[in-house]
Amino acid sequence: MGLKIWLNDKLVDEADAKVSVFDHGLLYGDGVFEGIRVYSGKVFELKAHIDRLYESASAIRLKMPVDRETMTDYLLQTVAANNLDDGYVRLVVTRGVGTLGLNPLVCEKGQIIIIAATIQLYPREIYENGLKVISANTMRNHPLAVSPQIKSLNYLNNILAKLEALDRDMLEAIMYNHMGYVAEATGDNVFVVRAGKVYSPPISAGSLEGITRAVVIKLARELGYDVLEQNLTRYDLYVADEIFLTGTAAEVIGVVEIDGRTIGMGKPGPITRELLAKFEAYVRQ
Ligand code: PXG
Repeated sequence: MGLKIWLNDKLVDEADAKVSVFDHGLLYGDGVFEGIRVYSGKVFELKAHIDRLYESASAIRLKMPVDRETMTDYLLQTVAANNLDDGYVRLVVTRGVGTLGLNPLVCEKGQIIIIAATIQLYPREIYENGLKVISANTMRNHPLAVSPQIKSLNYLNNILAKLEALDRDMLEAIMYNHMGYVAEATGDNVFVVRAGKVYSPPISAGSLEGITRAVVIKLARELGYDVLEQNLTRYDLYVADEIFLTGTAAEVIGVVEIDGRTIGMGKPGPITRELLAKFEAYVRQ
């Protein structure tokens, strides 16, 4: 059976969920999106995702076709229509239909697309054995270019880094910024554990302000860990006791190798596993 897709102002059958080839989301990657989890029928951190969507839109001067309350209502209707208990929602707002040519001002109305489905980023055994990653040569977007804080439909910067990883039979790459500091992974935020303390690059290093990251920082502090947001170098990754990534799709996943160097004991470390367990319990509570 096909999905029910939210398109602009109503639910339509998957087969009828079609958009114009003149949509600037398609022509120029001009738009914003969110990826959101549903756990036990409840949308996880819904307000934070809606707020980030509207902030991304504001940063690219995309006028949202509806207000936050209405958008929230559309999303909940889509989740309900697809009987989603555990799943993944992709909420997309494009610049809308325009003419050929960059000018976004000719696009009359932003287009809303909401897909409620499922996602599996990494197989279960990677959570047990850990992820192997590389340092990408592709630098994270400069903050004066497309700000890494905007969750835009233009993911080429991250896709190029992801390809570097895939070329080496790995699933993730760490991206560095123009100063040489760790920014983030291609679709996840980065954490390092060293001597019992937990570190993550500040958002200003060129990362998306991850919603999972914020939850994990909160949970780590509740568990009594010092969490420090400070710039990290490749050296800090190489000598880390533990590295883990956080994201909507990945949740909390340990990294056990980077650039051919083994991290810690070559298995997801104790603090990574503790935080994953705490996170799993938190999303179900
Ligand atoms: N950095 C980037 C560049 C991301 O795209 C994160 C960090 C983690 O943020 P959250 O708020 O999710 O903790 C993301 C999120 C996908 C997919 O389909 C990607 C993300 C989320 C969900 C699905 O690849 N990226």
